[in-house]
Amino acid sequence: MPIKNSELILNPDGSVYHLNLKPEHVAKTIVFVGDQDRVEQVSKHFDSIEFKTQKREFKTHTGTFKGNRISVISTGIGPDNIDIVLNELDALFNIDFNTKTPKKEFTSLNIIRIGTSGSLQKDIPVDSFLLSTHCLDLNGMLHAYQISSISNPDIEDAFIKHCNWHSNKSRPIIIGNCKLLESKLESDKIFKGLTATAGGFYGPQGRVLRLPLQDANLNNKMDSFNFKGIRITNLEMETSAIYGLSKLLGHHALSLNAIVANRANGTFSKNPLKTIENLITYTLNKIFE
Ligand code: R1P
Ligand code: URA
Repeated sequence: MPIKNSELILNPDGSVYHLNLKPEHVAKTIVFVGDQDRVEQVSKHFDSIEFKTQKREFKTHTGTFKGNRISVISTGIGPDNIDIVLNELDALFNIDFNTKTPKKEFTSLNIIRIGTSGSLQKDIPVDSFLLSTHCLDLNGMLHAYQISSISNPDIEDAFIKHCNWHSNKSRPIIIGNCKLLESKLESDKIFKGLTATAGGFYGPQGRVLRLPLQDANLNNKMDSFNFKGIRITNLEMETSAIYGLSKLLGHHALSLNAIVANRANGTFSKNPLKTIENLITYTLNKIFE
């Protein structure tokens, strides 16, 4: 049965609805950045750029880096955007747009996020890099899917107990990364840890401007959580959606973050652009080493 036009929506030129891309426009190795202005910061390192497009916050450049085809796509902010980006990217490779049926041959993508994040630990300072060995989903978007194959109830239950997690909030999900990409992109220059993904920047990450929080102690409880040596290192807004949907769809994903804020000591990077630039050059060189 073909997928209905209301479910897989194509633009009049045959490109996919939000990303504005056709299958030939995207490489199998894709860098995700949150900020659309970070797309140029990545693609300026390419040997050449063969394709550019943008719709809303989703900007794509495709080209080559050291002779290898690569795309960079901005996802905007938050897990809801990742739901759009990953489903549409997967459709570009794994659904035949003419018949609107799954292709017989499956294509697996390599997805690497180059993001920014706030550290929860005093010993992970601003301007350092962090590789997410696992992620902790705090926002709930993934509960729309069948997640039993990717969740880890032992550590999730320990986290729920440790934090006295409120039953009105969605159940946290803990998901592992792609070990193959971790071994390619790790080095002694980079911290590792469990990245918590929140559905917002302020209250959901424990920031108080004028509104009181449901649990004012949550960040403290998170930074003291330790499960067999695994600790929660940082907070951002996309990694769990990327890890969860990539695993469910059969793609490889890894999240790297430039630490721009340290929530434990209240500091913010004096030059976040430079730190991100350093993480971009580190990542591009490591991907194709
Ligand atoms: C919030 O300022 C944004 O910054 C982080 C968060 O995950 C969120 O998207 O990542 P990016 O810099 O990649 O957007
Ligand atoms: N991005 C986030 O989501 N949180 C931070 O603290 C810093 C960057």
